[in-house]
Amino acid sequence: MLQNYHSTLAADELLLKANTLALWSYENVATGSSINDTVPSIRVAEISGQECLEVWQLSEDVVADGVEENCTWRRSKNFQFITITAPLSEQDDFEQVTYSVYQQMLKFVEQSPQTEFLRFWNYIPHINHGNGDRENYKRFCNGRLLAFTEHKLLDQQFPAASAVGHYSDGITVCALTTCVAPTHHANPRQVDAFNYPRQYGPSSPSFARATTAKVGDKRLCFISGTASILGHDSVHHGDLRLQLYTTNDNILYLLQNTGFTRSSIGTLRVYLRDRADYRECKRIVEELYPDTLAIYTHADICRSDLLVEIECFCISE
Ligand code: 3EB
Repeated sequence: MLQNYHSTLAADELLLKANTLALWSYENVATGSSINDTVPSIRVAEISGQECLEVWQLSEDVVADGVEENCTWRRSKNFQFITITAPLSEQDDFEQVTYSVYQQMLKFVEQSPQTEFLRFWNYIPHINHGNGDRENYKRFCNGRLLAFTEHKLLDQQFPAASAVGHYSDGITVCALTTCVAPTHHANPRQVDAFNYPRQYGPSSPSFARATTAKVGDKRLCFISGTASILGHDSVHHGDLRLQLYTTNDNILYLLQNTGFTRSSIGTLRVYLRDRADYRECKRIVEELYPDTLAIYTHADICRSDLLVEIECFCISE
């Protein structure tokens, strides 16, 4: 079906395997520290990765791959993984670049044999830079919503997503698609992101709290980047432990709402704003999920008052 894990094999070796759908490469941005001892950082999520690698592996073979509309893609009978990166320089308009990235992604996917979005991953440089409505994340939200609207993707059709910072210069967007129509889910404890009030920016973030789909004989669940937000408020400013507990409660509500259990979680991906919080964060996550693979990444979170965000990939037993 679909598995997600960290591999010690080299990228070349993994890419030779016919059942590798995607590789995510992590680079350590801290100088002089070993990768095992610190938080790996997503620099770019690329299909051709290096160093520390995360793999999306299939139980079926990849049947085609290519580059179109600046999208690098790879697909099997049931899944298609797409990634696009747009460079950004000082003069570039964040909103315009995001719009163009999403336009290309949506155009490619609409013309492909697998048009149903299961999930997006967005990596945004200097995500919290800029004041008020000029903040990069808010400008990113404008560009994304504009492209979705033009492609007639409305609130209820937005899939699960994450939007975090990274340490490259460009905007990278990855997506996973399939052939069957998925279902999108809300979290009763949180306002739907696409209905956030105006204070969070001119365009609300375009994502669902979770997306599920039955592909073949398995049910899959993608839980969006989930943080310490109740209603629409960020809660427990500056307190890592309480932010993790609130995030965990939100995840448990989403599991319940989508009909999944804790034991169905295949991978947890933890985005952590401060490297210094790594050990404490790992300790708490391991306490909450002793048997689950957790991947820690050093990344800024889209609201500057959030310290941590967690996403999950679940698969029915
Ligand atoms: C939140 O709940 C936290 O803009 O795609 C989480 C997941 C967040 C996805 C996105 C943003 C996004 O609002 C931030």
